[in-house]
This record gives sequence, C-alpha cells and structure tokens, in this order.
Amino acid sequence: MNDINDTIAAISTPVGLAGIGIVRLTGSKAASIADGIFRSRNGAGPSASPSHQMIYGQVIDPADGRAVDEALVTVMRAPNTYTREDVVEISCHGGMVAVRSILELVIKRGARLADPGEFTKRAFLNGRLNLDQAEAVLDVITAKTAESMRIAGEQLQGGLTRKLAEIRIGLIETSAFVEAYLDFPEDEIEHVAKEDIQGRLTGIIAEIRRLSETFHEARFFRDGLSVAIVGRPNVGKSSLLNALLQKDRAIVTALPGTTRDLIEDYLNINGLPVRITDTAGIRNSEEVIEQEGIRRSLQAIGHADYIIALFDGSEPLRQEDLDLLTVISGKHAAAIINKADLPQKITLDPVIAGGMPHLHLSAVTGKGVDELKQHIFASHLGAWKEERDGVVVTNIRHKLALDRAEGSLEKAAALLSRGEPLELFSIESRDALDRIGEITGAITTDDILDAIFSSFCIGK
Ligand SMILES: Nc1nc2c(ncn2[C@@H]2O[C@H](COP(=O)(O)OP(=O)(O)OP(=O)(O)O)[C@@H](O)[C@H]2O)c(=O)[nH]1
Ligand SMILES: [Mg+2]
Repeated sequence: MNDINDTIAAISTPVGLAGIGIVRLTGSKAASIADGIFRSRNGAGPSASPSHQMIYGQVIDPADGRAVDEALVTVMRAPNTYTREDVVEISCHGGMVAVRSILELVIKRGARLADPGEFTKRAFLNGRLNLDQAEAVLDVITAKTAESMRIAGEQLQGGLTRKLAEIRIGLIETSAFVEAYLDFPEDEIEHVAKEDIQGRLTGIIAEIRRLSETFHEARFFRDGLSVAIVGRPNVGKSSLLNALLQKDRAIVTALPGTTRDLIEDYLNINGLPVRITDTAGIRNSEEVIEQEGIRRSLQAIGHADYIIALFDGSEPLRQEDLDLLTVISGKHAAAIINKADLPQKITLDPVIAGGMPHLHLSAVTGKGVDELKQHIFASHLGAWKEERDGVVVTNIRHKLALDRAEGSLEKAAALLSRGEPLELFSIESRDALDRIGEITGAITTDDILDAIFSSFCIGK
C-alpha cells in the first residue's frame, strides 16, 4: 500500500505528438521538488511563486546543469487545489521526450510515480469530492458523446450527491420520528404514527426506485451500447458498417468470406455512444482462418447488447440464414433485410415467426440506414426524453447499492405493517442509510477504493 503522505508525480497529458505536455505533482514537497529542477527567468524558485500564477523558465537537470526544456510552472497551494494538497504543474513541450525527462527528474528529487487515479483518490480522501463525484471524473474523461459528457458532468457537479442527500434526510427524519414515538408509546397515537411513518417510507422507497430504474437506460450513455452485425457471408454486413459510419472502414468485395476478424468502431446516435462490430460471415468452412473468424462472430453474438441479423433481400433465405435465426433466438435482436435496391426474392415468414422487429434497407444507396439508427436508439432508450431532466444513475455500483437500500426499506415497511416492534424498523432503516453512504463514500473500504481508482489512467 502506497503512502498517502508521499508527494506523487505523473504525466497528465497523453504521451505523443502534441503542442504541450503537463507533468503534475501533488503533496507537501511538490514545490520544493520543483525548485530543484526549475530555473525561472527572474531567479525565484516555484516555492517563492504566488499561488495559482504561472512562472516562465527552464527545466534544468541538476546533475549537469543542462537545460532540458522551456516550461511554464504553476504552483497551487493547498487547500484550493484538485487534491487539496500543494499541486505543481509543469507545462512543457509535448511529444515523447520532454515530459518523460521531466518526470524522471522529479522522481530523482523524491517524488513517487502516482498510481492510476491517485490524484483523484486524494481529492476524495481529502474531502474535495464525494466518491460518486470522483467516479464521474473518469466518466468525463472517457465520455464519447456530448450527451455522455453532460450526464457525467452533472454527476461531477454533485447532482447525484444532492439527490442522495435529500433521500438521506428523508430517512433520518423518518427514523427520528420513530425514535420519538418509541419514547411515547401511547396506544391512541400508535395508529396515526404508524400511518405517517408508512407514508413517509413509501415516498422514500418510490424515490429510490425511480433513481435506480434510470440505470436501465442511462447506463448506455456511460458504457456505450454494443451492437453486432451478423449474418451469412455476402449479405452486406461490412457494407452496412460503412454506411452506418459514413466512411470506408471495412473491406467490401463480392467474394463471400471477405471479413475474417471483428471490426469495431463508434457511432453517435442522438448522443448515445454505440460500439458497432462487423463480423465474419457465418457458414460451414474448412478454412482455418475463416473458422477462427466465425468463432469470434459467435462470441460477438454472446457479448452484444443488441444484434443486427442481416439478410440479403435479393435472394431466397438459405439454410445458413435459418441457422442464424436459431443461434440468435431469445436474444435482443432485429432482422434487417439488406439490398432493398434490388428485386426482392426473400420470404420473410421464418423471420417474422420469431417475433423479431424487421426493417428493409440498402447499404449501397443508404435508404433506410437512418431508420435503422433510430430503431437502435429507440430499442434501448424508448423513454429517454422524459428522463433526461432528472438525476440519473449510470454506474452499476450505485445501482446495486440503491437496490439494497430499497430492499432494506421494503423490509422495514413490512415489519411496520405486521405490527412488529419499531426497534426492528430502525435496524433496517440504518442499513439503508449505510448503503446510500457507500455510494457517496461516507462508508467505504480499501477494496472498494482500489477497485474504483485502479480503472483510472495515471495522472488523473
Ligand atoms: N445491390 C446491393 N449490393 C450490396 C448491398 N450491400 C452490399 N452489397 C454487395 O454485396 C457484396 C458483399 O458485401 P459485403 O459488405 O462485403 O458483405 P459481408 O456480409 O460483409 O460479407 P463477408 O464479409 O464475406 O461475410 C458486395 O459486392 C456489396 O457491394 C446493397 O444494399 N445493395
Ligand atoms: Mg464483411
């Protein structure tokens, strides 16, 4: 376990061709470490710099006095910083060399290389962010559409924290009411008191459930919706991928068995990030490479949230098409009939018999492709418009904690209506409070924190 009192450092920008790169330090020695490697134009070291002001100068290798790069250094003193500790940011040239050299220098001067997410972990441990806000930082960084970013941004700004605080206050008030009643257990007020508690509880349960249910749709904005295009060879899967992406992403030829591997890309449908996968055509093949491709296609069917089963409308259904219908039966899928620009020879009965929605389109002319996009969106986010103004839950950890809180309160309500002693009610309501505390990080363990922050990038 790394020491939280260490001063840590990391490259906070991607290492690669870029105008500037930033090496960031946090901890009590941040400014003094920077003093040892930086010479400002006016001679004053970073530790003498006013807080939150940039100073211009050169990064120097103290071993030989050599100038490493020209840089702007900002010292930000605790507590008005991301981590609530002293933070130093060294902005130098981007690319592979400058940032790495500077990182090496600060590490030689006593900084430790930061773990993934360690800056944000400190922001949480030092009370600047709640745990749900800290998690939202990662969601902001990984957001693939403006809508995903908006949702993550609201969570980062404390939208979920405030909603949970409301629920928490409601629960505490109800518990206080119960405690008060326990002190004056007179028979004639019992009936009124119990009804009131019951009413409050029902309201809180409904509120928690509403929040938890937003997860079913909202999660796709965080994790993306994964869609696989599958079908026998030559039906136009790669052509459809290209038409959806509006770019020449996959090789298309008239030869069956063109695509051998999974081809993935992202598509933005009304702000929903959709990871779309083109697959190898499924058929009986003796060829080893193709067999492996087909194995991966079947795997993709297993992993996708939604399956586009593609058929060639210009030909009658073949045995391979019927086999595909069997493979995907019971899965969340749509039958898409391609090549609508050609005379149609397909018989749709076996497709329709499965109860799957079906659409006609042409990957070559593009007719029907927008309708398919809207269909994909609506198939998973049918109710999204009504939801979008309220607080939503996108993280499975939060959803599970809400469900457990709801479960405890359901138990509390049942105890109450069975006329069990109110003391038992208090145990359940306290448990619900703990579950909500797990979301915000009021209650947490090292394991939970490690699991959350290890998925961050280094430098955040
Ligand atoms: N007329 C017409 N031809 C199409 C359409 N979509 C695809 N094709 C043609 O069908 C042939 C096969 O297209 P691909 O996109 O490579 O088919 P695929 O399903 O990816 O095939 P495999 O990778 O072999 O499994 C190509 O000659 C395409 O030009 C369409 O909508 N209309
Ligand atoms: Mg293909």
